[in-house]
Amino acid sequence: MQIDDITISKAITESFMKSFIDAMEVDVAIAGAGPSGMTAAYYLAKMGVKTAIFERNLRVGGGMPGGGMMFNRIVVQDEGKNILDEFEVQTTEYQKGYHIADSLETVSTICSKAIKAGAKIFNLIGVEDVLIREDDRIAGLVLNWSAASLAKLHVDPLSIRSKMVIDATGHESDICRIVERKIGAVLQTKTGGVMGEKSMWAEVGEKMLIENTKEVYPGLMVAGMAANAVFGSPRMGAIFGGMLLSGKKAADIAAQIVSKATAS
Ligand code: 48F
Repeated sequence: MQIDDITISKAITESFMKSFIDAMEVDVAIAGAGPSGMTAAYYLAKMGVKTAIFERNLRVGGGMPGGGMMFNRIVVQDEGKNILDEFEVQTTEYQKGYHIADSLETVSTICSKAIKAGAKIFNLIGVEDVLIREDDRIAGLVLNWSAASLAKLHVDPLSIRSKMVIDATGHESDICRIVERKIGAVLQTKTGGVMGEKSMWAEVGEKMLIENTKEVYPGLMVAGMAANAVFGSPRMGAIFGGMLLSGKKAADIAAQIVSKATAS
């Protein structure tokens, strides 16, 4: 076979554009392909919910590949291990209730499972705004190439529509901050705004994370570290069980909301 450079270019461009256009109308749009966003995408796609993630970085995984202080291991507790077992990620028990996994195996496996379940992940595309429609409900995301914002180029964005948005942007809780900036103190927090994460306390942080994973504004949910940042709960470092459980809970809630929206 003779290899034609132009055929390679056409194959990539056509295939990508088809997928990108298809992602312009989704059930759930997720900002951020860290562990919580990709876990949510996996469970949503498994339930048959049309899901796309937009990740501004070149690579997926957020804070997970770096493990703890660049030692590429993560720790999960028993509940988190159940999810890693489902993903078929290898773990070893360090002490009763503390399981260790390779952070690279974990990230690559969750990413692969999410895509194989049917979720679409777009890297190098950042979320720079939200779509706001009747009743101020969040109705989608406004996207731009990361390269454009990094180069500070004045390039107008494109938009996608979704029935639900999940802010899984980690410590920055970027999407909730955008909503606060554009609509005001309307989030379901004590202050109505993003309260900001508190200092490290894994025990409390992990528990609060599950509680904080919920809808914070019509059409907008928080998952992962964004949930603790929004509700003013502690950070927790390189224990990741909560991120996985938060992603799963976010998927369950989002799927319910989407199914109600579709029925009405
Ligand atoms: O930070 P990140 O890994 O969030 P997470 O899923 O997990 C948190 C842990 O990694 C760790 C921790 C464990 O105890 O505390 O920090 O909650 O992943 C967030 C992803 O969102 C992307 C960012 O590049 C990262 O990959 N992101 C952030 N802002 C945007 C974004 C944005 N505006 N648009 C698109 N992606």
